[in-house]
Amino acid sequence: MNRTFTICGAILLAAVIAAAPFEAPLVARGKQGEQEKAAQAPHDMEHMHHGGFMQGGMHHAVAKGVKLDAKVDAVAHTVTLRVGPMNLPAHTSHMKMPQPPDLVWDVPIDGWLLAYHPKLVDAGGNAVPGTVLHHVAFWNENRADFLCPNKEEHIFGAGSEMTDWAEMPGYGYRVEKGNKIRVETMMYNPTATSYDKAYLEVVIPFQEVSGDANAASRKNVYPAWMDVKSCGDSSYDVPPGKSEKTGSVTVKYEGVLLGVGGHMHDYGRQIVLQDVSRKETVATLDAKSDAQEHLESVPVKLFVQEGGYKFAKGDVLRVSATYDNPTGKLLRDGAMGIAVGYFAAADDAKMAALRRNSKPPHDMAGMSHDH
Ligand SMILES: [Cu+2]
Repeated sequence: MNRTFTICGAILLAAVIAAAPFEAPLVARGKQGEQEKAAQAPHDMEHMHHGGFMQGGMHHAVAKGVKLDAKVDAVAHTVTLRVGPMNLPAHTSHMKMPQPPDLVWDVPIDGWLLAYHPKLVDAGGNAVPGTVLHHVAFWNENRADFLCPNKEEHIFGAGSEMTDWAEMPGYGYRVEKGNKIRVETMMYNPTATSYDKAYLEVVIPFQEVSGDANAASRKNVYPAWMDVKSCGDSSYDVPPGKSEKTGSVTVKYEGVLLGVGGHMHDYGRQIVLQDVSRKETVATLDAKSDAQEHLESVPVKLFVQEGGYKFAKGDVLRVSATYDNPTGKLLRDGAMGIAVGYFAAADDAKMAALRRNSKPPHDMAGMSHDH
């Protein structure tokens, strides 16, 4: 049986805020000077635009003064990443909104990232509604995606649905000290309220390899990013009325899918993930919207209880997303349809091949994508 639920990170967040934070000298840098990257001879990782999220000729003004701040709480074993401040005037589309530059978090530990708890706050710590988050995506620049090796590994994402990625006992996402996690953030504000100095906060509990002698070693999980755009960029145009888009990807490793959630934009209705080879539906995720049709949540289905949903090497996965756009207009780059889950490989050693060396700092500001 699949359990469907959304989890609130408020309790954990409250605990983190209550604990006196120990500040470690974490380095967060903007992606300046990336021009060299474009000039380099392309290899597979350079080929992808960063992230593969927002290509397709989107030209956003860059929001000034937005920084990535990282605080480690060594007692609670959490890191809190904070992106901001961002000014979000009312009634501003993602195309018109100046967008934060790509920011990079240098991972300070050898260990596992266990969960991701996102929220939006203002300078006074008051909650800002999730609806102003178009999406945020974390990419590990040091690893290739196991389903789409032309892309970097997408380790966490959230949009207006603000999915809380809960910890899965016994599992974690393995990181090495010095891994570079690129944070792409895109905001908008469809509401009638302007938000001044908003911050996106993501609390990430972690476990160090050599930290706690009592803590058992964890099994490694790999983010499974199953996109209706297959291995291409995620954004696409939504026509007026009902529409469906379908993509597919082939699993190259034997293993199990531990759970799956979804990412969609406003007017998103449903994501369906199928294993075509097995002729089975893996998960059907029905999105919830508010009275204004803005996306509120997409459920998460976990298979951990049953030991995971088994994928054989060579299985073809099909993912489809349905939208119902009531605006009467084509919404350019208005949609994404992604089933996002965690995969545990039957033979973890095979996944080592996905490692990539660090690249020098780079900037693709002159390229097609420049938020
Ligand atoms: Cu998105």
